[in-house]
Amino acid sequence: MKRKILSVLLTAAFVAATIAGCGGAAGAAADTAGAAADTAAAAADTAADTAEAAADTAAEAADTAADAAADTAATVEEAAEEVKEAAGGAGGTINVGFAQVGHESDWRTASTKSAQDVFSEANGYNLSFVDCDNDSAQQLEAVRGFIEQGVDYIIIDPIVSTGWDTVLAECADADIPVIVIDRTIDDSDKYVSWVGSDFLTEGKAAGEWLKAYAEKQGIKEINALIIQGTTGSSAQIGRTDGFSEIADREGWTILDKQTGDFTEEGGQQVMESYCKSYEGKFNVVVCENDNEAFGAMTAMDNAGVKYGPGNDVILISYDACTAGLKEVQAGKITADFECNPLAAPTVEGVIQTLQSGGTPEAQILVPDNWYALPDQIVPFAVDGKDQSMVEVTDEVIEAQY
Ligand code: GYE
Repeated sequence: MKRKILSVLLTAAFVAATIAGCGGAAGAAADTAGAAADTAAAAADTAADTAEAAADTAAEAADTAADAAADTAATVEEAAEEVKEAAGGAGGTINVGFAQVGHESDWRTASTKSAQDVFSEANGYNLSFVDCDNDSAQQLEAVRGFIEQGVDYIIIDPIVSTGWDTVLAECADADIPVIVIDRTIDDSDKYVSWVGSDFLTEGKAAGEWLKAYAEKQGIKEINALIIQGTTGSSAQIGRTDGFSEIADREGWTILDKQTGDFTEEGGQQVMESYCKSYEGKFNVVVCENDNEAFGAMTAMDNAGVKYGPGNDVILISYDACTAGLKEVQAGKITADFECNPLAAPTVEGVIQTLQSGGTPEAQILVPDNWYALPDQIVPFAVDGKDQSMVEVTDEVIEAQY
């Protein structure tokens, strides 16, 4: 810019001098014009310098302003992120506390793995996981620990269905939404949603299937032994009540019911004592989960009791985990009534609904299937609804948890 002004002025001075030089007596005038041109060029130079300096200053000022604006924007963004994180908002890490029942069964292992997979760091979660070792006091303590930690959500798989109202009120006071998974809470409604299976229907399904199967086999009398799950857990209550309802209706005899605490060891112990007390008197054993059934099988093997399709004793189980279905395939468990442990993805859906300000459903049922080998698949209905059974094959076992 400065160079252009200068060259225009020099050209003007040269033209003026040339014109002046044309008249013989006008040399002085030409000199004067040249000097004027020089002065004008110098002035232009100074003006151009000043303009350049001003431009530089303006550019610097603009830079500074832009930097400041960018800094402010970054700070605003960071602050927004912090607010979101504090609120467990979208984009931030969501802190979840999960008070899990324990590690008593294959079912539980699958449930824990599913929750850890879903509530992973990669998925934007920070999971505080507590294995409560089947101890209700420990479970209440775990929930209170989550409140102290200030997690965004608390997931509870309640070991037993009662004794919850006080601690759930504490969660509500701390403004922490609670989601109940698997087993139910029956003495408080201070939670957002429950996601799990219908244990009463599972129990009824086992009963209705037994009725249909016994008819097909020409079995006239049912003398059943029940190995129950953890006393006071909704899974135990639902399965016992559902099966007992059909037993009462059909006039079957339930010889005994004792808890095996949902463990293989517990199932074996109870069955050992049943084998002694009820030797030769029972033709049905109902185990309220697969692990108890594995224990009961050991006890019956040791006592020389033959069970499974085609044998004296019908063995019914719940859960239908991979190891359980293998025992169906091996002709040991006569029928297995599923309880799906993969509820965590649905619980995540509930949390995402809450995150976006929505209202999740209060109850979300995880669907279950009933499994047997072809000869044990018989038509039956639960509460008037026709049920279908799934044939256990290698592929079915492969796809199971
Ligand atoms: O059947 C059993 C367990 O709560 C439904 O708990 C669950 C039960 C499941 O450990 O295996």
